[in-house]
Amino acid sequence: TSSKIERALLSVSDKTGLVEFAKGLVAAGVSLYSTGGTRKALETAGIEVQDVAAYTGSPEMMDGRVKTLHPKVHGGILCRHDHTGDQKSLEDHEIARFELVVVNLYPFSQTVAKSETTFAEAIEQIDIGGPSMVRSAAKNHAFVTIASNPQQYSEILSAIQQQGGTTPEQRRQLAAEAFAHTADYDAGIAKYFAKQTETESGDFTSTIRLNLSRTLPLRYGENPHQCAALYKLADAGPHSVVNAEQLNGKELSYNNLLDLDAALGVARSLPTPGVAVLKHNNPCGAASASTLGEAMQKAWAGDPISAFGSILGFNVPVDAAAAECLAEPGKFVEAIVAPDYTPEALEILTTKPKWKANVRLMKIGQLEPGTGAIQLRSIDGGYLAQTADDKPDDETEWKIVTETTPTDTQMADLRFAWAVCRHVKSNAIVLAKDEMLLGAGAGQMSRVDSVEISISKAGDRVTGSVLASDAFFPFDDSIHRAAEAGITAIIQPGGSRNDEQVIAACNKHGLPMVFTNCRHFRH
Ligand code: 93A
Repeated sequence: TSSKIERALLSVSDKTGLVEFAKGLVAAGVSLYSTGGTRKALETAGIEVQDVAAYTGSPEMMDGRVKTLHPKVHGGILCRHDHTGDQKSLEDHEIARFELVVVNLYPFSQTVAKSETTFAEAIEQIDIGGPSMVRSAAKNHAFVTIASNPQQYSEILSAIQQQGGTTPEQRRQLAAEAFAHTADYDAGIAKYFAKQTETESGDFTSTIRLNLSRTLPLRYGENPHQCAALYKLADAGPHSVVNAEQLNGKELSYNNLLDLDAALGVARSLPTPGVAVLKHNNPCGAASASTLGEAMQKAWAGDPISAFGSILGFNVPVDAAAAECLAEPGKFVEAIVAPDYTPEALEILTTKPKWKANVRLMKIGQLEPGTGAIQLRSIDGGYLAQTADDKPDDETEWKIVTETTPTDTQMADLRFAWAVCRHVKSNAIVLAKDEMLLGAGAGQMSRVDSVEISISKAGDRVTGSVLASDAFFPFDDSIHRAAEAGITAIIQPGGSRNDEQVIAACNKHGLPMVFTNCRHFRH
């Protein structure tokens, strides 16, 4: 059906290109109908146009809240041109048929983006009549052309000039764009309302709308028999792993992406210059130092066996010294994420080591705080959602709870251990000294087992180290074990029923202990 366009309904907030389009329509013999503001704009430009209110016999009312919500408008848009009953209804009710609808909506999102906009003002910016016309026209795209964006005007006008109307394919495409537009519009309103009523879990009281842009198919999931893909948020920041530039290496795998993101998370928490060495999503090494080369040496030395095949995160550009360290024989790196690479570092990493062709080098441009994106995890039949645990710790909440106070050196080590600990799977225990991770106990079912593992990982180096725990100690057994091993200070959230007993154990061994009042479970 090639619908000849004889009558158009125009009602637009964004008047870009309106006059030119309308002039073209008039020249092509199309009669125009418009609402108040649009009509004024057209008449000022000397274009003949009929008033919708005069046509419906119903004036604009309630400050414009009701302008086009009328059967003579919607009947004229929704009628099926090949339907006898619909055509009879047009005659019976003196309804004019609109073959073209030109509508764009009140600028809701632009208005609420301004900080001075009040809630009442925002409410008035919710367009009701506009989306109704857009949707009516898009629904009836078999016959009706819908222009919901000034960028579509020229294409529509040339179709009218050349063949009197648009093609069915064009109308269907325009309808798709129209529905996408009204969907975005309502999503903007829903987001604004969710923000207004934000309580602790306010973001989650209604449907979560994720604007996922493109899908990157991955070769496989965690294992070769699992299918996988990366779904990227349309508004993901440029300095994130999903938007990183790959400078070298094989294509990224599902596990690479998980590990790179985790590595970047640890790197963000470390003092600069610093580097984190990850395996299976847990840091096995992490260090900061006065030079990046030294930090790299220390981070690798944290657990050289585990570091084989690791994923690295840097919080400053990789330099030649760090690259040289990694290129040493016997070391093997799977992937690196960093703000950037110096030309020398890039040269070293892509020419020296055996694995030079494979190592994935990801550049994120610059280090930025986490985006606070909602985290999703799946359970059978559903998804769990939470905000990311990426807010920096508030040290004003920290409290020394023991008779002895940490020395400045111990305090610096405690701060470092605590920064790393939040990135380790629970139950998490981290031992550190001189801004270096010495041993981590990760993902154990009992906290005391994690303590045991961290001590064995630290080996001879345990003496004089400090200990961080991601959650409180339910019993004092871990404290006795730590003291026995030669650990000199402890940091943990506190909050157990047994805190008194745990504090008493520290006092007995002369260990200073800090409560952070903030738990960092990572399940
Ligand atoms: O307040 S509304 O939701 N009620 C309506 O009946 C209505 N009809 C069209 N807003 C309505 N519109 C919107 O007015 C259109 O979507 C367009 O954005 C705007 C154009 O108004 P004017 O032609 O008066 O500038």
